[in-house]
Amino acid sequence: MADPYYITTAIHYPNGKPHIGHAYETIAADVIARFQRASGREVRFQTGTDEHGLKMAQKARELQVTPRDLCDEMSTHFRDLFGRLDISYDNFIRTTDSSHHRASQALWQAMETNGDLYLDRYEGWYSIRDEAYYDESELSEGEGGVKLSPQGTPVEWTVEESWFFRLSKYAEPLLALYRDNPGFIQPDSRRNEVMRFVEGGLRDLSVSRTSFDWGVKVPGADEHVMYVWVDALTNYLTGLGYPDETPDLDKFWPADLHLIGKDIVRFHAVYWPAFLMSAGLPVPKQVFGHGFLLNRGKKESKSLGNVTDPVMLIEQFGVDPLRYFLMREIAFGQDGSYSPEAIVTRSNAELANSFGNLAQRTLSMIFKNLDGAIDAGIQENDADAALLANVREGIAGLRTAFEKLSFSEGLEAWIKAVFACNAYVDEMAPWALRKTDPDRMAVVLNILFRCVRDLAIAVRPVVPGSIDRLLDQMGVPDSERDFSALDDQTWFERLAESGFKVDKPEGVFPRVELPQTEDAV
Ligand code: ME8
Repeated sequence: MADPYYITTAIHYPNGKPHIGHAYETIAADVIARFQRASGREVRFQTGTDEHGLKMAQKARELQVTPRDLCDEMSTHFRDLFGRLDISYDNFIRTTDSSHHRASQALWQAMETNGDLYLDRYEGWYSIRDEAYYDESELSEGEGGVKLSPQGTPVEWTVEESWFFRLSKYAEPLLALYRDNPGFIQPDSRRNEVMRFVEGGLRDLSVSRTSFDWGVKVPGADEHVMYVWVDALTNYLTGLGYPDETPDLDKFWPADLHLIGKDIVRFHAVYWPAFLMSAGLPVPKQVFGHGFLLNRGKKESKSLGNVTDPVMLIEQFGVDPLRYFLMREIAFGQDGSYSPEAIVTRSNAELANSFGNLAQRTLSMIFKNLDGAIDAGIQENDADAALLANVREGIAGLRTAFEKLSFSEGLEAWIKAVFACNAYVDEMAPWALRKTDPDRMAVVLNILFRCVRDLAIAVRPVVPGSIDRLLDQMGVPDSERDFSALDDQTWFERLAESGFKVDKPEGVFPRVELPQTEDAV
C-alpha cells in the first residue's frame, strides 16, 4: 500500500485577483504533490479560498457588492489561474461552503468541551489587512504617527465582547512539540522566530467578533462570528470530511505538510497546533514557511504600480518556463526576485537550449538516420557507461534535494546531468559517425534516448505538460512515467520489441522572448 501524503497550501483571500505570490506558493505545492505521487505515495493535495472576515466584508462594501458575490467572482479567478498553471489539486475548498461551517463549529465545540473557551472583553490592536491581533510592543510608528504592525499594515484599537481561547495554557506543550520535532517548523530561521515568540509567553487569544457578521457563527452565541483565522485553519480538516470519521480523515490526518508563506507562520505553528491539542486531534507533521517573491527586488503593491498578473506571465512565456524558473531560480525558503529578463534567460539557457535541444537533436537524428527505430541490442563502451552513471547521479541528486524541498539544488543536479549529455553529443559527434561508423552512431543515439527519457521523468513534476508531450513522442506509456519506471531495466527492450518508431519530432521547449515593451508584461 502506498504511504499517504497530505499537502495543503494556504487558502487565499479572494479580496482581489490572484497575484504572483499566490501562483508561486501553489506551483511549489504542486511540484511537491507531483513529486510525491511519482515517488509512489497516495497524495491528497488541497488548496482554496479564505472567504470570511473583516477584510472581505470591507472590500465588498467598498465595491458595493455583497461579500458572497465578491467571493463567488474572485474565487473563480483563483480556480482559473490554477487550471492554467497545471495545478493538480484534489480539492479546492471555499470556506463559505456549509460543510466548512459545520467543521469549524465542531472544532469550536471540541475546544469548548475541553474548557479552553471563555467570554470576556477584548481591548487591543487589530490589523484588518493581516486579520491579526498585535501587542503594543510589536508595533512601530509610521508616517503621521500611524501605528503599524510588524508587517507594515495599519492597526486600529478595538474594544468588544469576545470569546477567548486559552492559548497561554499551551505555551509549554508547544515548546515541547518544537523541541521534540525539529522538523515541525521549517526552515530553521522560522523555527527560531516562533520559538522565541512562544518562549516570551503567550496571551489568550480573542477568537470571536460581534462588530460584523461575515463569518461562521459561534455555536450557542449567534451574535458572535468566529475570528477568521479559527475558521480558516479548520479548512485543512474540512477537506477530509471532519467532523465525520471519514476514511480520508483517517488516512490523511495529520497532514504531512502545510506549505505557507513566512508572514503566516505564527498562525500555523502556534495557534493551529494549540487548537488541535485542545480538540484532542493530532498536529500536522510540518509547517514550511516559504519566502516572498519580489518584483525586481521590490514587494509588489498597487501604489508602486508593479503588480503582475500571473495570467499575463503565462500568456507571455508559457506555463512551464514560468514553473521551471520559479523552482530553479529561488532558494526555497528564502525571498527571491523575478523579472521578465530573468525568466527568459533561465528558461532559454536550460529548458530550450540545453534539455530541449538535447531531446530534439536525439529524436531527430533517430528519426532521420535510424528510420526512427530503437535498438535494444547495443553494446555500450566506457564512455557510454560513464554518461549513464552521470545521469543516474543527477537524478538521485534531484530526488534527494526535492525530498527536503530544496528545489533549486535538485534542479542544479539535474541540469548538470543534462550538460553532461550535451558534452557527450559534442564529443561523440554522431553526425560524423554516420559516415565513418554507423553502428557506433546507433549506439550513441540509443544511449542518448535512454538518458533523455530518464531525465524527462525526473523533471516531470516541475514541467509536467511539456514532459508529457515529449514522452508521448518517445513512446513511453502514461503508466511508465513515475520514478519506479527509472528502476525498470526492461522498458527499453520492450519498447524496441514493440516496433515503436520515433516520428519527426516537435520541440517541446521553444525559446521564449521578452515582450516588445515593458508594459506588455
Ligand atoms: O494569508 N510571495 O491569504 P493571502 C510569496 N488567507 N508568497 C506570498 C506573497 C508573495 N509576494 N504574498 C502572499 C492569507 N503570499 C490567509 C491564509 S491559511 C489557513 C489562511 C502567500 O491570500 C502568503 O504567505 O494573503 C500565504 O501563504 C498565501 O500567499 C496566501 O496569502
